[in-house]
Amino acid sequence: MPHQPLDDLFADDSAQPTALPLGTQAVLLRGFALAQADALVQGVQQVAAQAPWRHMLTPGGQAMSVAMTGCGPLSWVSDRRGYRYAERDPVSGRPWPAMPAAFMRLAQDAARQAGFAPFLPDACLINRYAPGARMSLHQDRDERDLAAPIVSVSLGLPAVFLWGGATRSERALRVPLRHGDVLVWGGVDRLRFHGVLPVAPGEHPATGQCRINLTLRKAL
Ligand code: MD3
Ligand code: FE
Repeated sequence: MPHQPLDDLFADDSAQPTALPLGTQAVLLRGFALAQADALVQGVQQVAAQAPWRHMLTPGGQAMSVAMTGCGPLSWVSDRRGYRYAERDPVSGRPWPAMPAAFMRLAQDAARQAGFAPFLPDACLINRYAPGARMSLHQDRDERDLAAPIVSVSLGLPAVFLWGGATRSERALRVPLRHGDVLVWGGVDRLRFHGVLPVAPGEHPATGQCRINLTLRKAL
């Protein structure tokens, strides 16, 4: 497989679904969620009506710039006690909202496309980026089952995704993510460092003035 120059990642403006390998077991499925995007945004609004957006605190006590909610049997929480998956929303004390069927279907279709079937996620984290919000380089390692992949769906405003290596110091590739793009990664790429640069101001017909990201995971 020839190396894909970074310029090509930015230049490819086609709305046609395309699979771009980012690693041995990581693939960007361009436009994979486009046909379901409106249903996914609706699902996000239904979830947020039951489990409101909140800015979680890092263990250091700083509020994250990204607003979060979640759905499914488990979702991720962060506070001064640390990071963990929990069965209840600490804001309401109630279980997290059920995972909309459209989320599960999309996650399973994408995982199959990427060679990770079967995939039965039990958690969906939902991130909302207002202009200026970002996510610094980190690893996702709070899931018990690191053999399962993660599927992420980008909706609304575009963003630049940082695709790093196995160590924080490794130089990260910058990958533009647009409305309807889906990333799937697992296996040897599961613990890569990754992040999101500050989102630029703008307006998107599907989401308004924000970017929304779903990550479907198997936490237990
Ligand atoms: C590659 N979210 O919620 S999703 C997160 O766009 C998170 O909101 C980002 O990182 C966002 O934890 C990026 C794409 C992603 C997520 C996790 C990965 C790619 C990844 C873990 C390993 C390698
Ligand atoms: Fe992450």
